Amino acid sequence: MKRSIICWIGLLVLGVAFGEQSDSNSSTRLTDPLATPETKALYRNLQKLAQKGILFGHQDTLAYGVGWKSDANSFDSDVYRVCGKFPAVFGWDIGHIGDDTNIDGVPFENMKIWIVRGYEKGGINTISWHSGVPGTKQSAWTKEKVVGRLLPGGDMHETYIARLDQVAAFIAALKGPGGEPVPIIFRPFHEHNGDWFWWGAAWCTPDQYKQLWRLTIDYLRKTKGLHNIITCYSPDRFKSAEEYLERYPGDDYIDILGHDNYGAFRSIQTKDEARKALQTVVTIAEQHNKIAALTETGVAQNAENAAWWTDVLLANITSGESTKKLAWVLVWRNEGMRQNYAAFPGAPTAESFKAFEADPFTIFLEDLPPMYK
Ligand code: BMA
Repeated sequence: MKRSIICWIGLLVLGVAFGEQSDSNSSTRLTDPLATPETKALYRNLQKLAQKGILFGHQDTLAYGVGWKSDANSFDSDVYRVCGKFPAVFGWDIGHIGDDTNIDGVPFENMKIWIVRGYEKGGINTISWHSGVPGTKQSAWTKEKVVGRLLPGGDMHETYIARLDQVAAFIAALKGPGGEPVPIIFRPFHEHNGDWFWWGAAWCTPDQYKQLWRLTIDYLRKTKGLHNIITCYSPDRFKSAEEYLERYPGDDYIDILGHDNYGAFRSIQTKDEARKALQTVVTIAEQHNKIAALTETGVAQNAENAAWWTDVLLANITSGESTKKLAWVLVWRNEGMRQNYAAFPGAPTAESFKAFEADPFTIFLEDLPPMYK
């Protein structure tokens, strides 16, 4: 009896020691210590995969494409129509949260269904937020000093909190088949070093911007009890690491260091800028024990860009040991003939896109290992 008790205690001690050891071995930790098991697993697996290849992502891919629109029951994508595989990363946007449809006409109820289905199929969901000015009809592109007014003590603070309640309700509704919260990579207040959004550098101080982030994440996690959120920071084109980090909310708030860059990826002419930007983001991410990603890019799918997928995008991403460590690249939406960033059937870029998919370095939905275990 005694012996077996000693044995059990021994096993327990070993188990704790081993558990702690394996935990401290994982260099990258989520900023949310209460993150759900699936959220933790996703982060760990993203980190692992980042060493091996690049995940491909597309905004609104399941909702519509060039010349078609989905309903809640369909699972379709221009990416699938061209290459027979789905993106590994599904991008969504909750601009106009509180309305029936988002900023681009996607019904929020359908978006919920597609997010859960994407998760069930083993994919990854990332949510950006082209938020209008809270409590007004003014768009994300409002050039006014709003951020200071949303912070505690500001005249729009309560309005902002009410908006966050809507965001929280949306995220809380995302449940997997076992009732578990679906992990989300949340990427609000993006491209903030530009001046085109109200949260941009011209319209708030670095400190106000950081406070906005912290308020938002604390509210969702601590007040609303959401623990399925991985956070992603994503400046636009930048000139230096200092500029990239100027408004960084801090290692305890950000899990993924992203970067939005259309300009330097337009052609191979600007490869030096593109590669340096990617290198810088990966280097900073490594210094901070975080994951790096190219969170938005893309070109029009026209004849001028026919070989873009392999000769520009993949060439830049695989140009060096550090650029290869990006976790994913996401291209923006296929709104129609006016705006299209992923190949679609008949597009002049289709062959190049197929070659991009066939490259062993790229990872699509069907290539993913289990991400939530
Ligand atoms: C922009 C454009 C807009 C769209 C917005 C939010 O880049 O695609 O048409 O409304 O993103 O998705």
